[in-house]
Amino acid sequence: MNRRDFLLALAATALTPATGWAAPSGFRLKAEPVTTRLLPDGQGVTRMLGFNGSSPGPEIRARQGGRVAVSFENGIDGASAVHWHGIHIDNAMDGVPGLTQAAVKPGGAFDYVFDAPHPGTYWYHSHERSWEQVAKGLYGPLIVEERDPPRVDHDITVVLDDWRLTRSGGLAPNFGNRHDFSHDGRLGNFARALLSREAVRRGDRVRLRLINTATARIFRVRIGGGDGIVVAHDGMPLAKPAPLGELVLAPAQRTDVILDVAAPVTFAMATRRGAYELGKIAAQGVNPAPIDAPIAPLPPVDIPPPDRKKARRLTLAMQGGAMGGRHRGKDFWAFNDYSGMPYEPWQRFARGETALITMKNDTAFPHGIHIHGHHFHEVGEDGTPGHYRDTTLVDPRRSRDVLCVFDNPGKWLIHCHTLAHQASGMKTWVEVV
Ligand SMILES: [Cu+2]
Repeated sequence: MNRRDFLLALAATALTPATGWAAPSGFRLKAEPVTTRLLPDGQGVTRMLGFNGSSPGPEIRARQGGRVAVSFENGIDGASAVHWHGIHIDNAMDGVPGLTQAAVKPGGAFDYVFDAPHPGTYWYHSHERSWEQVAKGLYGPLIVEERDPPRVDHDITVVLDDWRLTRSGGLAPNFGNRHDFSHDGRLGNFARALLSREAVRRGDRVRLRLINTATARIFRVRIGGGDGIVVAHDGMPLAKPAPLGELVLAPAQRTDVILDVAAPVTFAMATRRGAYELGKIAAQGVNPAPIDAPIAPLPPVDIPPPDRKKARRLTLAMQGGAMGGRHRGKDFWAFNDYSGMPYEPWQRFARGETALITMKNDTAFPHGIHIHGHHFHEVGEDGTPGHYRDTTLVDPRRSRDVLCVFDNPGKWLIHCHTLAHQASGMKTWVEVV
């Protein structure tokens, strides 16, 4: 049985969430070995890493503008740290060892305290040996609730992930191999949507918060079971909600959907051999009093649009990898002919300065590029600012302009969220002073 057969063979079974969810903010978050039931009953358990006994770790919820206080404890074998992906965070709390803090040694602890200025769907994950620790399960959802949230019957988190498993359900041990690093990263052979709720009623209005926590897989997902619209990407509301078609989520990207349920809600992943069901929310019973107002966009964020005329023009060329990506860096991958973290930042910005960055993919692989501590506008073909994201997917041999207002002081990583690419060269940093 090859890898894809294995993935498809396991597709048909309906699965229950293996984890506990919904923890309050202001608590202890301990990274530790966990045992998870990813596979259907009787097909084995998976020993991996998690937080507070589960992977994904507990869902942390904060209110818009509220403070998150987490006492992190490292109960795993190696050093670790926690990054709060997408939050416009105080730099000292960004969780990047070597740049914003020292890695937390085994048995050590670190207190993360930060404000969450913008509501939306975020996540947290290890940023130390992340290609290995995130693949082993060190991540969880981070939800910042709107002051005035849209009216829905259920708010459901949908974690999309894949794992490379052995036949007995263990994590395949070949982490960090050269093939993964120089190609597509550690793609799994088993994928699922881990759902925070298993059943809803017909007639319910639900908010679905999709988070791609995979270290390598770009999920292409269709949601069935009702009429809905896309209301946010990477936590940030869309000015105009989009129709619900195929959703493409690069590693680390999020998409929020609001949907009126007419039937079981299904999450189908496109594969070369057809649709593969990642998960399903059952439809049990009927809501006697469905919300009849049309689905409304999320409240807009209070962020002024960037001025491209004042922007510093920059090019960030992605280079390397298998199949002809030549460059002068010393590892598999590079940005602008340099592999890994330069001693000096790639750029220094005065606080509030705008940059127009052409992200140019000169490789044979797609890359989802993440800028820490900020969101940026993807610039449309016509030059107008488009989606406001923290991670942008650039296809092979294509380029994308982004406009970023660097208004958050500190040292910020920029890297590919295919974490094997990050580990083998595709990263740099900027400083905002
Ligand atoms: Cu990449």
